[in-house]
Amino acid sequence: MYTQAMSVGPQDAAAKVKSPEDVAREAAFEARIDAGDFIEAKDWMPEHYRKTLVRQISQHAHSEIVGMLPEGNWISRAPTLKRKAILLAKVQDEGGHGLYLYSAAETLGTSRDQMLDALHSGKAKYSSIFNYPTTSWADIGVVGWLVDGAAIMNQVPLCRCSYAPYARAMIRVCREESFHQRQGYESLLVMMREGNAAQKSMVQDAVNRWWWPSLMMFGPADKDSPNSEQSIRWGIKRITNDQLRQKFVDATVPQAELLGITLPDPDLKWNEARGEYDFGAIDWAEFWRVVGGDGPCNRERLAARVKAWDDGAWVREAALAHARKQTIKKEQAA
Ligand code: BYC
Repeated sequence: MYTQAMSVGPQDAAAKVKSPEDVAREAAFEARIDAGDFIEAKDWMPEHYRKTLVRQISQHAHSEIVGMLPEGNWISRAPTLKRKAILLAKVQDEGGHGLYLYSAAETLGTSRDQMLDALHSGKAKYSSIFNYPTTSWADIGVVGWLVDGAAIMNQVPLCRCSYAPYARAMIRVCREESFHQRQGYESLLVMMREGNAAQKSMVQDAVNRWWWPSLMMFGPADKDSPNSEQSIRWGIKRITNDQLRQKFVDATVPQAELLGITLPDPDLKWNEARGEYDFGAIDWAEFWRVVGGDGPCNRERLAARVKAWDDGAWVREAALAHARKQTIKKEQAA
């Protein structure tokens, strides 16, 4: 059936022309952003601002949930009870971060089911880093040190994101990420200071595999980042991908020296004139391959999430049935 609402053409073109009210609203919104105001869920916002936030926050939430998988893989094989308890707490925290972030994204009018559908159908992105395998116990320490370290570097500025519900979620997430980074680094220090030669070389091997993918977490170079300019202008992102990557390298090199490991980059050296480290070229072809779905573990990660969702169907149905029963009881009592 062809209805008025489905028609395309001049009507749609007309719909795209902004009304004087919209122009005024947009100007008022931009003025609030320029003044450093925070935007709340019920405030008016341009459609593109809303879409950008839903994209970024939902990708972030998916990353937290998929990020539980590579580490969850080692819970049953942690070397001591203490390490197992720490790892369990960390993986649970990641689950919690995912939930705060889905809630923040829902305030923008997109349902959790829509976001999860996008993840399960392979349409939504999540961080490239979680498509790499964790093949030894040292990987768990290195993920804490480098991956959570990169995450904090990226996420601390997000505590000042112009969209207040996201900023508020990030404050709590960052506190927990800081514990995650420290536990990873501490476990590596123990291996490097008290471990045998095989354990030390296990740490070096893990660093060799995770260093470059950790640098890729910050996203494409600024010149190739289609979203950065607008997101910076709107205060969604406060610092660019390249600036954050540089800050991460500068903070991490001294930590690597203290550990006594070598970072796998022959071009890494202190640049006196610029007051920061120079580092080698990132393999962007690898980055885009992994983002495009063809990394070492993309299929495995997605299959694990889809299976968990399908296996949990009965729990969701039971919870709904219980909620319905409670509502009926309340209605009958009223
Ligand atoms: N992986 O224009 P750009 C964690 C995509 S979780 C995959 O620069 P934007 C943790 C990007 O989405 C870590 N895709 O984009 C959890 C865009 O594609 P679309 C996750 C990437 O949004 C458990 C395209 O490339 N952190 O910390 O301005 C355990 C062009 O990029 C990646 C967050 O999500 C990537 N690495 O900037 C431990 C933080 N990079 O969407 C740790 C919040 C880029 O246009 N997100 N892409 O199709 C952000 O800060 C920004 O979204 C990004 C990208 C800096 C990641």
